[in-house]
This record gives sequence, C-alpha cells and structure tokens, in this order.
Amino acid sequence: MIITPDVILLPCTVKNGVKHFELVAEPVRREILPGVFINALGYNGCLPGPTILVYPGDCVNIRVVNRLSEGTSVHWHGLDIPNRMDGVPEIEPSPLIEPNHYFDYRFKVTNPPGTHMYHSHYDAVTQEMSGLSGGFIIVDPKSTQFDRDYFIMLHEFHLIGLEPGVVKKGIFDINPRAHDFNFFTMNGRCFPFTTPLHVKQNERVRIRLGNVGMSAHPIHLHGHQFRVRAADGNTIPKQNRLKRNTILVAPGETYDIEFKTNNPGIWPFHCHIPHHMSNNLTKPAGGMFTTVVYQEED
Ligand SMILES: [Cu+2]
Repeated sequence: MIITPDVILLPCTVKNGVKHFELVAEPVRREILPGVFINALGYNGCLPGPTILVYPGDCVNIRVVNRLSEGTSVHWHGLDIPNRMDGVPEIEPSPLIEPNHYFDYRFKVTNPPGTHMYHSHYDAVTQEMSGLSGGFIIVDPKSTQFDRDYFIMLHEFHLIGLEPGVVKKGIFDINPRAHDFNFFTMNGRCFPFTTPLHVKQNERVRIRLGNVGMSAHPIHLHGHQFRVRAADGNTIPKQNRLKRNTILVAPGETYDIEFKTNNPGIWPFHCHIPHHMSNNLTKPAGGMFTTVVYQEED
C-alpha cells in the first residue's frame, strides 16, 4: 500500500483478466513552490505522472495517448518485458506514438515485487527532462510488515529568466537541455512545499526513491540509520542490507530504504548536494528536501 499523500495512483479497470490503464502524455503546469509554476510535460495532468500499482503475474494493457506536439513512447524501466513493448522506437521494434495517436503497451508482469519507473524514451533530453516520468510499483501481496510506505521521485529543472539568488512567483518555462538546474523537487515540489513524511513512534517505515533525472542525489536521513532493502526493484538478501544514513540515487536507479521510528522529532530527509537543497541558490533550506515528522508518545 503506497500512502504518500502526494502520490496519485493511476486507476485501472479489469476486463477479461487484464488490467487496463491509460496514460495521457501532455503539457502540464506544475506548482513547485507556492505561486511558482512551471510549464512542463507530464501524464494525466500530473508531474510526476500517476503511480502504477500492479501485482506479480498481472497482465496489463497500458494505453498511452500522445497529446504532445511530437512523437513519444513510454519505457517501462526495469521491467523484463517483450522487446516490442519496451518503448525505445529508435532501436527496438517498438512504435513511435505520433501526436494524437495512442499505443497499447501489453505485457505480463514477470518481475518480483519492487519499485520501478516509467518514462519517455524518445527525445529523452527534452521529454524526460521536462517531466515525462512516473512510478511503477509491483506490490508484494503478502507484505504487511510496513506501517508506512512512501514513494518519492526526484527531479530537477532549469527555470528560465531567474537570476541566481532570486525566487519569485510567476509562470516559468523550463529549459530541459540546461546543465545548470536551479530547482530540485521531490514528487514535483521544492521544500518547503514538499510533503512531510508523517510517522508515529515505533513504526516500520519504507521509503522508495526513484531518479530519472540528470544528476545523482545523495539522499540523507537525520536522526536514524536505515537499511537498504532493495535496489532497482530487486530485494537485497537480509544479511547484505547495508546500514546507512545516506544513499546515492543515480539516474535510472531506485532504492527502497527502511527504518524503525525510535527517535521522535522533526528530521530532515534531503539531498546532500548543497545546490540541490536550495531554491535557485537562495539562503533558506529548499529544493530536494523534506522532513520525517513525529512526536513523543503521550
Ligand atoms: Cu541532489
């Protein structure tokens, strides 16, 4: 069960034993800070796109409708599926979806439970870096061991027309081809607009992290040690799960970390690259930053 309040789940309908989903690739206007909007790309009006939840063995039909001004495709990142469904039209026998057309990606979920992603694999420089990505989570039907199950996707954007050191309200275009990103998001929002992770004392918490951007992000938790439970959707054998407080999430990677809540407070959980924990190099904490929040039990 994914309970991150800012993660939107993609609904599905079941017909003849097949789960039908629909993703619409389209321009979206995303509020990354109060009053600061970016003209980006997303799915179904969302950035990141809605999270797809499935179970091992599911047969899925994911209709991708293209409402962009150029062709697109969707790659099911980390999933072991037929070549035609893998979504890399320049290389594979997988179609380019022209504007105002759709394609039905059909496959059986053969991977074990784990955290994966989906993203455009056409003109990735523009489309992926404009936000065309989302989560694809294979749920373990037997798992009841977590009290909280959070999912955070990491993104970075270059907002055009803002000198370093300036944040102001408005609607901004982005340059997906930039290298000097100035705003860094968790689930499409910058701190302090990110969603806090609320927990209670003595809970087991899993946080799933995914990155389809340009930069690696060392994500650091204060006040606790965590175990690295899974990498790229593959569960790590128990004896090999490193105890850490920082995990480097490189582009294309997912990690699941878990910890026990045994130290009440308001705890930062953030990328440790200083530029990434600010909004356009301004002084207050910002960017790829959120908090784990809980109080002492009465
Ligand atoms: Cu970072």
